[in-house]
Amino acid sequence: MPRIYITTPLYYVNGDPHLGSAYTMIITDTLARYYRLRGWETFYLTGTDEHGDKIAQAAAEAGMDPKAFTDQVSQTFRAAWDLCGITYDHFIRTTDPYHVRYVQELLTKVYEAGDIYFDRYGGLYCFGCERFYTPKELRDGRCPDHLVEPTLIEEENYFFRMGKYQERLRQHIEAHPDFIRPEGFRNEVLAMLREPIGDLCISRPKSRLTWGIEIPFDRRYVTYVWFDALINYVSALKYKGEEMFQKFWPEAQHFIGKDILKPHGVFWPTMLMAAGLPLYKHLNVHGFWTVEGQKMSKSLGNVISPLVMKERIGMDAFRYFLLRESVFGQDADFREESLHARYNADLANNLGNLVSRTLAMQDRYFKGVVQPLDDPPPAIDRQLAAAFTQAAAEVETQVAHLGLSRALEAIFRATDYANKYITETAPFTLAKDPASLPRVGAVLHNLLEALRVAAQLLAPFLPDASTRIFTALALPREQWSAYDVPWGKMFPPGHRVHTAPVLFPRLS
Ligand code: ME8
Repeated sequence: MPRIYITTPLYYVNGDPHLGSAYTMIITDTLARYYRLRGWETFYLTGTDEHGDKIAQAAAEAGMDPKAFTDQVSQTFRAAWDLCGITYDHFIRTTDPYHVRYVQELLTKVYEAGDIYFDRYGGLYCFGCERFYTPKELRDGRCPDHLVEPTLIEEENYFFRMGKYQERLRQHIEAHPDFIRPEGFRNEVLAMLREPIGDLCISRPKSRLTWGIEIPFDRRYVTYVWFDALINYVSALKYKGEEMFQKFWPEAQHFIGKDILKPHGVFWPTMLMAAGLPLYKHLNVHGFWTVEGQKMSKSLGNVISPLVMKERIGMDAFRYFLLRESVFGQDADFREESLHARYNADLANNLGNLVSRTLAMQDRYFKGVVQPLDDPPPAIDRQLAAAFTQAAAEVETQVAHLGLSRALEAIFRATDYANKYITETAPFTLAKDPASLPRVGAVLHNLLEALRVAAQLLAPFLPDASTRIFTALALPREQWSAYDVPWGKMFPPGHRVHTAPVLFPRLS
């Protein structure tokens, strides 16, 4: 049985879920649903990143003890993803005792193997990023992310011999062109590897920071938050058992935003090499969302909350917009105007209308009872079936390359074709003549098949709408993922469908 292990970044608990984290969740949830429905063995991991300066500071600002603070915010994340219908299999917190133990085990192993050493170091440190910068990485002497001048810090710390693995990593990326995808990000990592990457400072003295995982061989230090957090991808599987690790680790696909390319593209694979573990299969890097052309920020007051969107337009419509409006790997812009336009054109008019017109006619002319198809089917009926077969094939090819927007486009092209089929076959005109009723019945049967295939293809993308279509079609759950049932064979004679639900009420 094919397998896939899907991971998201572990979100920092110093904020709330927003459009950005929701986007990563919606992409990964869509893929997890897609592969599960196609019978793949799937493990889907998410969680929260809870150690380090930033979190300690946020807890202090909230006047709370860091543990109580992280308990609270981590729960906010988990509850939000549950309300959004995200079907993660496991939720990891970096404060979970099994994770802490595993990080310490791994540190000990790498230390004993000689790849961690103690040294005195002076460098430019950005507290926002929680890392040292080389002067070259700065922009006008400032951290390119936080736009503040880094602080000169001199102290003794532990270092990971990252540089030792630089060449091996470069060779791996050269030999596996889709290790990091899309290609632009692979090239970015290769560019990073053209300069010496140096070693990585992986400890923080407790005199400066206590909120972290203690270094097991020197209790005066805690672990650098990135060295701790990245290990979650393995510790979660190990927690589920060695068998789960053996099964799923070779199929690991990480999904991240482009902001954290370096830790995932450089730190993590070299850490895995030092730990003697195989590398992940793919690092899938998506672009960033802006809102009406601007960076999302609390101070601008333009932060989009997934739960507010759910309330306003429904989770499916929010999913649709994010997946349809962005190309994986490229940046995208969230605009009210495009949200409105896409919702009305694609969801309300195209899909919504197809469902309501078909089921309304089935009810009016046949009290919901499905009629026989024409035998042999006329060309126009065969073309409709072909449009959906083609959509199904396109979805498969596109999803394999993370072309989720294109996959949706293919499905909506088919439903649009079905609306045109209604116009061309004109069942409402035909129905005026009792002699034409058998043809009307056949046309509607074809349309019900169109709805069935559309619901099957849409299930991972728009799970609620898909469920509502299946329910209206009165199809039992075991048929929902019966993809290979041929056109015309889903509805047994005498099958009765229900009246139409309003899937997507038009936005005014
Ligand atoms: O970086 N557009 O956590 P984080 C698209 N804890 N995606 C966005 C986004 C935007 N505007 N803003 C955020 C961390 N994201 C670390 C990760 S992993 C072991 C540790 C998404 O809370 C995107 O997935 O800052 C990005 O990579 C992630 O949130 C960063 O989340």
